[in-house]
Amino acid sequence: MAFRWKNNLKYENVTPENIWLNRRQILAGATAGAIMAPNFLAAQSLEPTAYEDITSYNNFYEFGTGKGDPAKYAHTLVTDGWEVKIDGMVDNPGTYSLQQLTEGLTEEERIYRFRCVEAWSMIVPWNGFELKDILDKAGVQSGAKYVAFETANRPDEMPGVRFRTLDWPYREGLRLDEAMHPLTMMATGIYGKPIPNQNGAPIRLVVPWKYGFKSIKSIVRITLTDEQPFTSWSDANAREYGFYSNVNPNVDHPRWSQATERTIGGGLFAKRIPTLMFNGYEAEVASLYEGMDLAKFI
Ligand SMILES: Nc1nc2c(c(=O)[nH]1)N[C@H]1C(S)=C(S)[C@@H](COP(=O)(O)O)O[C@H]1N2
Ligand SMILES: [Mo]
Repeated sequence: MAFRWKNNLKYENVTPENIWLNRRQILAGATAGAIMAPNFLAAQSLEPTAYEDITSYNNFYEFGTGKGDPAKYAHTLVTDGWEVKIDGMVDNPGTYSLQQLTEGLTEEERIYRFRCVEAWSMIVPWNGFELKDILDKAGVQSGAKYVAFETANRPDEMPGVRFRTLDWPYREGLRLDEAMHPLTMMATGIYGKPIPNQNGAPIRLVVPWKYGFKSIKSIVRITLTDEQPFTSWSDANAREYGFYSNVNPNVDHPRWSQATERTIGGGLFAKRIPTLMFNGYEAEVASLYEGMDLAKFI
C-alpha cells in the first residue's frame, strides 16, 4: 500500500454552518449523487458526534451489556503501565510499553465515521496512528497471513467478565492486508484527549469500513499468524457474525436490516441515514475483496 492516509480536517472547522465533504463523501456523491437527496449528503457530512454522546453510549461487554454500563463501570480499569505483547510470526516479539510502541509515531487527526452493527452510528474524531506502523516495528515474517488481537481479561477490574456473555478474553482478527491498510488505525485518543476507558483505553483498534465489534478495545496482545484467528462474535454466533464483517447495506443481519443507520446525538434531529457500502470507504478498500462473494464471506 503506497499511500498514507492524510486528513487535514480539524474538528474546529467542522460545524453545521461549514459543512465539509471529505474525499470519501465526494466519491460517494459521485456514484450515488443522482439518487441522493441533498439532505442525505448533509446528514452524512462530517459533523462529529458530541464528546458526551461518544463517551456515554458504548459497547464494552467486559463492563456489562447495557449501553450505559461502560461509562458507569469502566473507571475501574487500570491503564497505568499498560503493555502490549506482540508475538507469533514476527522478528521482534516482546512486551512493549505504550511508549515503546508509539516512539517516533505522530498522532494524526482523523475523523472516522464509526458505525455499529446495532444500526447506530457516530462520527468520532479519533487520534492515533496506523496499525501498520507498529506491525513494521515488530517485523512481520513472510508466512504471516492474519493478525489476532486480544483485550485484557481482568475480573477484578472488569465486572462483566464474571459472566460468560462471551468466551473471554474478547478477541478479534484481521487479514494481514486489512491490517496493513492505511485506514486501519490504533486509536489512543478522541477529540485530542486520551481515549476514555469506556471507549477502549489506552489503545484500541479502529477499522472504519467494518462493523463496530471488529474494533477491539483495550488491547494487550497482538499475534501474527498463518491461520484465521478466533473471533469472539463469530464464536458466539457464527450465523450472525462472520470473520469479515464489512459494512454492507445489501446484506442484512439475520435479525435486522443493515440498509440504514440511526445517528447518535442531535436530539430531535437524530435521524436514519442510508448506510454506505464499506461505510463509505469503497474506493479505498473494495479492491481487498475482489473476487470474494460478500454475501457468503460476511
Ligand atoms: N474488548 C471489547 N472490545 C469491543 C467491544 C467489547 O464488548 N469488548 N464491543 C465492540 C462493539 S460491539 C462496538 S459497537 C464497539 C463500540 O465502540 P465505542 O463504545 O467506542 O463506540 O466496540 C467494540 N469493541
Ligand atoms: Mo457493535
